[in-house]
Amino acid sequence: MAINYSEKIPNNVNLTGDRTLQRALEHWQPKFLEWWRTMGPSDFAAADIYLRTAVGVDAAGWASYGQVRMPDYRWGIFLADADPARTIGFGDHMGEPAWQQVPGEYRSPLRRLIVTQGDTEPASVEQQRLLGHSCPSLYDLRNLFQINVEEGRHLWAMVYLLHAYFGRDGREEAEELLERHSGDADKPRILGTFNEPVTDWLSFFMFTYFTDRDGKYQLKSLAESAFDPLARTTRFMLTEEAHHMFVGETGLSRVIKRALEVMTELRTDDPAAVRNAGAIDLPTFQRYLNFWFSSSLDLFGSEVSSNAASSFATGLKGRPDESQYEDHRCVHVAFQLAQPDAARGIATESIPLRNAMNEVLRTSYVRDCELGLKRWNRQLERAGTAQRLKLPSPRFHRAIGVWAGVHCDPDGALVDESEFRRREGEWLPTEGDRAFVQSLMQQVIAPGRMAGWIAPPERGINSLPIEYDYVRL
Ligand code: BYC
Repeated sequence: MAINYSEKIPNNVNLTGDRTLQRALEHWQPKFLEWWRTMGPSDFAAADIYLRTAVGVDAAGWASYGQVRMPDYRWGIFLADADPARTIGFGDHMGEPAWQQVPGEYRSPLRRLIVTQGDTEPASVEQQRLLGHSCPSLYDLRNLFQINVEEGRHLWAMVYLLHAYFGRDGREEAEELLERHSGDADKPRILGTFNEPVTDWLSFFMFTYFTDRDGKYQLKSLAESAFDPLARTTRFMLTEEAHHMFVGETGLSRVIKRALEVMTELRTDDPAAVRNAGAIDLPTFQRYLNFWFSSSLDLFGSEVSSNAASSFATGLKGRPDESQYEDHRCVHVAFQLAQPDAARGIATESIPLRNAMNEVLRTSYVRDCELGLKRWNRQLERAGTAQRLKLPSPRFHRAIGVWAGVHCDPDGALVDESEFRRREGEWLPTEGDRAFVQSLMQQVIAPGRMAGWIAPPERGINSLPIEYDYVRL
């Protein structure tokens, strides 16, 4: 269905047909714009940016490009087309028609899921607020802003659900989504990673590789939801999410490429020499990777979770690509979970599969993360260096779940706290690493030019050259 852009709030949900909802959303809209002005990208409101905007939710319509000023971006409500015959694909209600309204008994946990999802979207924009001032190129600056406006739209997607299906408490939750802020001591964002500062572009690329990929897995599991409006809106969000992960993967690959160029030029693997030449050495890269990967693993919640079990049983949240599994009910099925054990160090325990759904998602996420690592390691191999990058064990540096507070090295072996503290600087970014990375973050805005710590991308956006002035300041 085409998106109606003639309305104040562009949408494909026939908003004019529901005056009460339209008024409620029009009441929220100025608050959103005020939030964008004060908490969104700092200082670039007057720039013309080469952005894509969705004009339809089908393959042809979702990416229309043009020069846009961010405050004029048409944030709106776009749901993937409905399938009137859709039935619930898993859990206790499997085979029943998908819900078009919220069942009263599941109202509260469903609202909690939507609020948690919604909370991450503005959080990420807040985290990235100052990055424009240190962009490595106009190409990267444009990508940052593309991601920011789309995260803004993803917030709209969740706010629409809250307003349309949850009445007064939904409207209150929608207001609170603009009142919590990333890193705020009194009113922080709900999930840990979204309170971590993203003040340098290495962290930004790690975030878009690892944290946006959690977004992919969570959205894919919500796209299976029995609550059809949630399934349809997350399905459309996923089309936009792919570019965010592309920015992360190619950004990190360009950082590695530049490090390798310097290493070849200087004929050395020495991290200090790489740093002296103004590139990011691979051990520092690995420590940033360890940090963002472990933090993003926490976003899947605890390995053993009654919330996850009931979300699956009730049909609120499935597994990504649920249809690829044979058993969609998962009753009386056991899952073997390795966890810390006071007497034996690490012991494997059998738990009901439904309670292990967070771990099921996390495991497929880890496999997806590995793909980038394989590509980057091929890059290292081709360059003739013996250094390799590695995902740390999912036991390493966890703050949520059975491994929270347990000291493990990046290979997953238990270590005592004093050893962890002694070696922490080998495994996680140090103050010195952060100061060094920050020192490289100098704004480069001449079209086609790149900062010295990152290689140019292989191609520009939408077949335009890399030298195109993607942002007109
Ligand atoms: N930090 O049984 P538990 C994205 C809380 S990213 C802090 O372990 P459950 C994006 C949990 O909330 C995708 N708290 O876990 C990416 C619960 O608290 P309440 C976002 C945490 O409930 C980049 C308690 O611990 N979407 O889209 O099974 C840019 C016990 O929970 C954390 C979603 O997350 C944490 N890391 O699962 C922009 C999907 N982990 O409720 C956007 C919706 C857990 O008792 N959310 N807790 O107060 C969910 O599906 C679930 O809420 C979770 C947690 C998977 C997050």
